[in-house]
Amino acid sequence: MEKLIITAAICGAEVTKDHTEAIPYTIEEIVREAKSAYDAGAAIIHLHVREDDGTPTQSKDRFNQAIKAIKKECPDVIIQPSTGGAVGMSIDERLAPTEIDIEMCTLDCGTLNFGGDEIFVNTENDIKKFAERIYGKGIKPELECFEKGHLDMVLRLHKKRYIKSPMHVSFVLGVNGGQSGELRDFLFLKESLPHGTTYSVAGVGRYEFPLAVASILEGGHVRVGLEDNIYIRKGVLAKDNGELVAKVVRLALEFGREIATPNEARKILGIEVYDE
Ligand code: KMH
Ligand code: ZN
Repeated sequence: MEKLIITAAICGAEVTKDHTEAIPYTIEEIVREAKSAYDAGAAIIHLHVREDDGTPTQSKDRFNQAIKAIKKECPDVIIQPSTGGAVGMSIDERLAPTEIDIEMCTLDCGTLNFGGDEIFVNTENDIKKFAERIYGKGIKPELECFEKGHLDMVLRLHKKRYIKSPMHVSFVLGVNGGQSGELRDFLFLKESLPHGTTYSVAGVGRYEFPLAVASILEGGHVRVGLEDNIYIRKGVLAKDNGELVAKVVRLALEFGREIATPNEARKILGIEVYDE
C-alpha cells in the first residue's frame, strides 16, 4: 500500500476558543499548531486564517503572512489554503488565496446545510469558476465532498474536463447537514471513485478516528485536526493538533502503514517535488 498522507486541519473557521483554547487565531498560534502537526507527521497543513480576535478571513495578506511564517518552521510542508472560507463569504473573497504562489488548495464540490440556519453555497457554476481559476494557476485541488451528490458533481465535471486527472478527493463526513461518517457511508463513497483517484477522509467529531482507521486499512489517506474534532478521546480535549496527528501515526504504524513525508506526498498526488 502507498504510504499514508496525513493532513492536519489546524484551525478552520468555526471552532473558537470557547470550544478549545488550543484553536489558533494569531499568526504565532497558527505557526505553533502547524509545527506541532508537522513534527508529529503531517505532510499537509489545511489552512484557514483568522483575525487576531478569531474572525475568519480570506485576506490574501493574512494568508501570505501565515504561509511565510509556517514555511520558516516547516520548510517542506505542503500548505493547502482553504477556498471554502466561512459560510456567507463571496466567491471572489474565497478565491483570494489562489492569488498566492501555492501548491494546493481546496475546491468544495457542492452546497449543503451547515447546521442551524447556515448554508454553505457552492453552485455548479461556482464550482466551474473555482476549477478554472485553480487549474489555471497550476494549483492541485483537493476536491472536498461532504456527501455523495458532491462526488457525482465531481465525476460529471471531470467528464466535461473542468476537473482534471489525477483527481484527489477529500470526503468530509459528519457535518450537520452532510453525509454521516458511518463505515457504510465511507465504503460507499470510496467504492464510487474511478480507478486512479486518490482520496483522504476527514471525520467530523466522533467520526474522526474510526474513519481514520478505515482509511488506513483501505489504502486511503487521512485528515485530522481541530477544525474537525477537538477531542483526543471521549470527553478529553486534545492539547494541540500534534496530539491528534500523533494518534493517527500510532494507529497507522500498528496496522503496518508507513507515513508519507511531504515530498512522498507530493509524488503520490502528482505535485512537483520540493527541492532546496
Ligand atoms: N468552513 C466551511 C464553511 C474548505 O476548507 O474548503 C468550509 C470549509 C471547506 O472548511
Ligand atoms: Zn476547511
